[in-house]
Amino acid sequence: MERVRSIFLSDIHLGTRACQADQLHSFLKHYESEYLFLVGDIIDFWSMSRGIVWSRAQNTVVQKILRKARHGVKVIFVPGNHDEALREYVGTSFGDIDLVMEHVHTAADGKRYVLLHGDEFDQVTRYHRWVAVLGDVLYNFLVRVNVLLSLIRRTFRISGYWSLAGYAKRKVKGALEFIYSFEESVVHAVKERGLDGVVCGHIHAAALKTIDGITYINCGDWVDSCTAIVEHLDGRMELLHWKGDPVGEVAGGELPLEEAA
Ligand SMILES: [Mn+2]
Repeated sequence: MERVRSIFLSDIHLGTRACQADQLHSFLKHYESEYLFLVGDIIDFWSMSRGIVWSRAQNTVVQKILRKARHGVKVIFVPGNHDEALREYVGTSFGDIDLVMEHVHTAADGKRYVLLHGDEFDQVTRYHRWVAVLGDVLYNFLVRVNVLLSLIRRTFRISGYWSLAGYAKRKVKGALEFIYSFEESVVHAVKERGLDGVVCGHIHAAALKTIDGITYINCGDWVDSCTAIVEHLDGRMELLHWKGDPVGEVAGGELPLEEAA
């Protein structure tokens, strides 16, 4: 168990085959915090409208979060576009979890970060919803192909976890340009508001860097990369690539193949 001040998570995509709930559960067991920020796309209602994949591990993750909230961890949930249905309930709270459209967090070192999901800075989801939905379907297809590929790789003992969806996204030039323009427009908006930084999600590209004097932080996702941001007790932010608890359960990048109804 490691103590940090805050944990920031986004793009968990509960309700989908791709969600790495086992990994997230071991992460949540490892870190104890005063704050837990859920920065959108926690539950994937888009994907669930086409079919729900809800594993036991996903239930455990939800229970773990609710238990943390009950036991005094301040849990704040900023809905994303995949869980935009929850945006109707912004301003209310359920099970000790506050739902807000965005939140300003003051770190232990006094720096002020705005927490937002980020889809409003994505020109695709903003103006061409059908492209986003189509992209979503394609992405889910890639994830399925990836399950098959990793099975083959395991069978033939090709070492290292390799993700097709992650690879495709990293390699495609257009995707990189998309990421840069997203980061730039987020930073521009934050700068105008006179804040020190931003913690967002949405594009599944974890980052912690300074752009134009603003600390740009992206939580990444729990679909491909299993990344999270933590704020240490002194306010220092850190980007973590979770590879499983070394003393806990078996580490590895396996996708949950087991499905519950
Ligand atoms: Mn999103």
